[in-house]
Amino acid sequence: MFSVTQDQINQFNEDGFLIVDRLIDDDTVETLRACYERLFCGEFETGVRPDEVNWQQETGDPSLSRQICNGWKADRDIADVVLREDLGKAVAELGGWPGARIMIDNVIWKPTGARSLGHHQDSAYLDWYSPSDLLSCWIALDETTADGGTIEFVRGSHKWKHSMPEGEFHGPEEYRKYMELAAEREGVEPEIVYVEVPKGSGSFHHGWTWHGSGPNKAARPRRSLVLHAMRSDTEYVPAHLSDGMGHVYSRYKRLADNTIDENYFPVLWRNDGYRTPGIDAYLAR
Ligand SMILES: O=C(O)CCC(=O)C(=O)O
Repeated sequence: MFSVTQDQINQFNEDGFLIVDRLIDDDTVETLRACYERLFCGEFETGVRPDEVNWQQETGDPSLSRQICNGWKADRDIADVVLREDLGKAVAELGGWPGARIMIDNVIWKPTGARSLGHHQDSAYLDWYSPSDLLSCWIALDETTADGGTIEFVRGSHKWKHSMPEGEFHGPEEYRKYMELAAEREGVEPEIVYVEVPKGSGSFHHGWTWHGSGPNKAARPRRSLVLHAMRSDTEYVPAHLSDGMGHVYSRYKRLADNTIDENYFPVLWRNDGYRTPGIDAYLAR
């Protein structure tokens, strides 16, 4: 069971991120690595295709990071981790939220030699729901280093003015460009913090924290699993259903109202003890 302390919550509020130990054990790391092999070869255990499949073995550009979004719907080895109640509780406590749902997961595999992932603020893509808060838990499946292209955060940047979504996510030449422009507008020198951790450890970050990652110049791959969570009381915003990532995730909107369907965005933890009941049945093999 993972949990956060009040000191960690204070640190998170100050920095916009928090680096933590032992989110998953070594056996789970091995299970996930095997699952990544399957997913990027197009083997989907449940028969459900993930919402975004941005790389496959047959067709993928070897210079790019492999990425799949919502692997939890396709493979329950991913779901076992990203639907964890203790992670939902940690996210909600860090955000000061009444509860947390999964918004999406990210299955990321950056092989040796692969290019960067552009700096961005996650919440800039989320007008389609309100409150459009996001808080993420990033889990390393390999030991990570700065030269291996680990995720990097800009300390305190969640307090900067909100920027519009700009630039490429996959493989941009100048991967820090839009963050640096935002820092200039803010009149500050950005302080980059690399998440250099052993496998199984990782970090949490605020939806407005600038982050990205450089090319992988190390000899080992850099794999990570990310849980992106939203508040349990979030609703769809009809006027912005096609904005940002809304063009993908508005397909799950109930036609008669703006509530968010728990079948697609389950509640992981809520402060009144509620958790989407279907999760346990789904995880049972
Ligand atoms: O793993 C990375 O390098 C970037 C991941 C990311 O953008 C995120 O977790 O929001």
